[in-house]
Amino acid sequence: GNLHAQPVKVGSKRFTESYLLGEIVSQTLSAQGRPAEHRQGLGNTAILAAALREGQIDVYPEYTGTIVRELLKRESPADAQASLQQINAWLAPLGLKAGVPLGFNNSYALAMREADAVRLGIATISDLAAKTAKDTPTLKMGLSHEFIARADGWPALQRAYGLKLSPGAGLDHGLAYQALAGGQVDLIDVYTTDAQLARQPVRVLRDDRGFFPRYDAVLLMRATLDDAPLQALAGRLDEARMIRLNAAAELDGRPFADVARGFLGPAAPTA
Ligand code: PBE
Repeated sequence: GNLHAQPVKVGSKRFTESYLLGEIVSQTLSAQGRPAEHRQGLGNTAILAAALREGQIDVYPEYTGTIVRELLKRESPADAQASLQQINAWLAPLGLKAGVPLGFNNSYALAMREADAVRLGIATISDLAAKTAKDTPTLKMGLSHEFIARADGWPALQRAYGLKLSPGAGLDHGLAYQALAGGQVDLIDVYTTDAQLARQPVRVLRDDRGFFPRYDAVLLMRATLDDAPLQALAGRLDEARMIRLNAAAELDGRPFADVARGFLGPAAPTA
């Protein structure tokens, strides 16, 4: 049995949803009699992927588009539609696998204050490219550090749409909405399951050229990890439900472990 097994080491990135999913994974393992520990908020995608490859963690919540573009560096548009089976064929030589699709997509998007979007007539990223080339209202960008640097982030987006804007210094995603509301910045990158999106009049610009891949939430793990105890999580979350969990943690200030326990229900352990 697993009595003497090492605890499974679960990682998470440094944003609300990742902390929550890391808790959900570690509590699920514990409830199935598989001891687990959650190493919370280790860093950005590159750090989590390295920790996984080196065995500092065994599993963490990740997104299909992030795996394809940022970890595997596959840039073709067709690869953005890759099935989990195809993704796993690419991951196998790295000793990794992806599984347990949770049931929701959490994409990057660009967003601005609704009032600015109305005034400038901007609904799509193409509109943004056209307006900022022609009328040149200086929109100040507040992009997150990771988005500025990522393969599926700013440089490629800028090229895809011919955007003339400069990315600025970069900020922590956790501070972006406050900076937007306060007028320190005019344009931010968002995650489409951010609870903050519903809290202030913000317009998410339509990705009319289909630049962003799908970012379906999955668990990325070492190929040797037995994921049977985690299969019960497959399909358990949709976008609306994930947004509500994010809101409970981020807007209501409830501890991640409590929100995860509430989601998993009475079968989950209380310790
Ligand atoms: N996401 C969307 C990114 C950040 C924004 C959740 C897919 C990621 O963590 O890879």
